[in-house]
Amino acid sequence: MKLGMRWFGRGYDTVPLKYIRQVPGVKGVITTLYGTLPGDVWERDAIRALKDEVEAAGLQVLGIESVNVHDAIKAGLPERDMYIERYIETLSRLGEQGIDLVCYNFMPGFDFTRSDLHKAREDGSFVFAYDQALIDRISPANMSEYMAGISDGYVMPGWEPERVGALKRLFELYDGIDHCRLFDNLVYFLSALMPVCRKYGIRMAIHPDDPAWPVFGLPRIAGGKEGLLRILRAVDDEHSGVTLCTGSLASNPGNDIPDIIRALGKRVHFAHIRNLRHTAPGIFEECAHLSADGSLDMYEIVKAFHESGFDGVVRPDHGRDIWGEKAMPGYGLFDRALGCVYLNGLWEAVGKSAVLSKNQNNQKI
Ligand SMILES: [Mn+2]
Repeated sequence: MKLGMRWFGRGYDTVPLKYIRQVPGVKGVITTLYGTLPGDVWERDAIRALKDEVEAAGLQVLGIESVNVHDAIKAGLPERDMYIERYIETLSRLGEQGIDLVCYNFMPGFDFTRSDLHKAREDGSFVFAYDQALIDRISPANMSEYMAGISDGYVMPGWEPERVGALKRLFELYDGIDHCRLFDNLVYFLSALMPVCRKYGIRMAIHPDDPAWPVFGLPRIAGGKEGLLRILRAVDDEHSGVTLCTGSLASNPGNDIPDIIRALGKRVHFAHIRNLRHTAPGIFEECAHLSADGSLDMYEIVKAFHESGFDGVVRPDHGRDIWGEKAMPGYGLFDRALGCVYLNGLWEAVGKSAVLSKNQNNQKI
């Protein structure tokens, strides 16, 4: 695996690249041009400056998270072709710079949703939490104000004010769009992207829905094994793959994460590995990466990645807010660095155990 950390760019991220460089095993960052909006064509100079800055710090740009998809594409509006052309242009400019991994999501309107970004835990740390009953009491039109109110003045990825300022219009946009239409729109979009992806070797990696069920009545299509496999089969090209986000998928306790990893196999292009704690149906909170701290068996998850021959980019995901760090909720340095260290340990142990058992089997023969 190639271990990286998410970095939002100078002026947006509280964590300097030089600190990320010091986290054991970290080779690079997964980053974006945070100031761009869905539908923008990324400037060549800005991409080059971002890459130069990362490389000057001794790191690589391991991938982009995200090149956001304009809602006209998701909703299948007449102007989608223009926005797809722009997306293709951005991909070709990334490809020219040797950037070959792009994470995106196809959730209508809303990105990841939480009811609390600062839930106090018994150990004195703070975590993201989700309670469906609480979300049900919030009017969707007020959701952007709600997220802004709980994010300490930081702009959360996916919740940029320019992007969600027009939520009322957004609901009109998706009126009459069911999951079948949304799926068709995704296939139309991905099919159009494949030639440029083949040209530059760019792997597109769809991020699962988070939480892994419809929110505010909007359709969602990437919440579990069947949905993801259907997406991969519909555009059966190795350049179309998945971001295997353990935490997002596991928000639905019915999702068996190691089984999903094995089922998707080589089409997993990127991994977000973190744990979470189920509290009750529709209620969960995030936690430390450690298996014992949450509901997921992280050893089994890493083992499934290893056995599938996964050699792509991995990053830890949301961390707890610990040790008084002042940072964007979920994206401080401290707990994500602990997550990296833990993932390194699991990966080394799983790899060496596999060699050991292979040797033992050979001796028996
Ligand atoms: Mn994720």
